Amino acid sequence: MAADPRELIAARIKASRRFAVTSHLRPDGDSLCTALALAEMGRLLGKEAAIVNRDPTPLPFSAFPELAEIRVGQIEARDFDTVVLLECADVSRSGQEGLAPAFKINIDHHFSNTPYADINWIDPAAPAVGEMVFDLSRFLGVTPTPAIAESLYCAIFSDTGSFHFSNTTPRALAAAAELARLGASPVRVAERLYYNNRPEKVLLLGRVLSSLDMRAAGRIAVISMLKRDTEPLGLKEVDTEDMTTLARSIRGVELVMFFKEMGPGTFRVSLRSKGSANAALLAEHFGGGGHVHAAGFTVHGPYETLVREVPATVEALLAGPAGEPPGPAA
Ligand SMILES: [Mn+2]
Repeated sequence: MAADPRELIAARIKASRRFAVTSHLRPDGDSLCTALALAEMGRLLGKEAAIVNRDPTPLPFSAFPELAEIRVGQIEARDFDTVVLLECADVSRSGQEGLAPAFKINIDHHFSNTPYADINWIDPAAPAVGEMVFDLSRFLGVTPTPAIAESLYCAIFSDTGSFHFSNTTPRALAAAAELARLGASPVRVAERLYYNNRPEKVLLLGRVLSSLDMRAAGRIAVISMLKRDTEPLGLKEVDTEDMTTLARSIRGVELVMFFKEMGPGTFRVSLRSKGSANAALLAEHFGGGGHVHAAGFTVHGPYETLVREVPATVEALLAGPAGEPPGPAA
């Protein structure tokens, strides 16, 4: 019988002196808060631990003082005896370029085609990587402090869409309950994530929602955020998850297409689907990628043309294979 990867990971971390934790490009709440929790657990064990991501921490997490320790850049492999990659299907997802000589640990709750690391722990049934690292704490012999428990709770809470998404399993809820018992405050986490907006952000929300265009007999909701919406409000970086959530809340909507103007004639299109619409297949058609229910791609051209033609193409694709039920990966 193969060794339990959790035992292998715990043994490696206990034997290490300095380890680094990294996660994927455009890191999310799950990967960020889990990285912090894992680094803190390592410090409780007397290890030096650093968190290094290629991409900066986005809002609302960039406002969390405890996440300010995260370094943005490249990992110097010779500085660490172990590198932990969270939620990276392959090394390139981390944006880290010098990891070839490093001893790598791969922890992921998505299906991964390439068990690329020296130790691989892939559990697609896990609701979040935060839940996996909470599980790992038992193998490390570490009882999470209230701060660590709160980070892990925040990871699970954000990855389940505050317990709305399909990964809100008994396992997710059991871990959340246990973390609350260990000192995580669900109220404080919800306040930080959802009740922390600037007034300009709420004004922007109004503008973006006013752009709503229903297509494909109500199956597709298209919204847009243009520079002319954000610039007068002085907003450079915006968390748009709530805008997507509101568009997705419309009865009958299977796909949200969110056009974001990145520069002159350049638009990032985020796709969020529910039900059978396969966002990843749709994004691949336009040279992008992602997951079954969350994906994206970039298009170039005049906004008025793109916002008409790209949804029309998507509507046609939805009538084909991209409209078929997704596989088991999520
Ligand atoms: Mn996750």
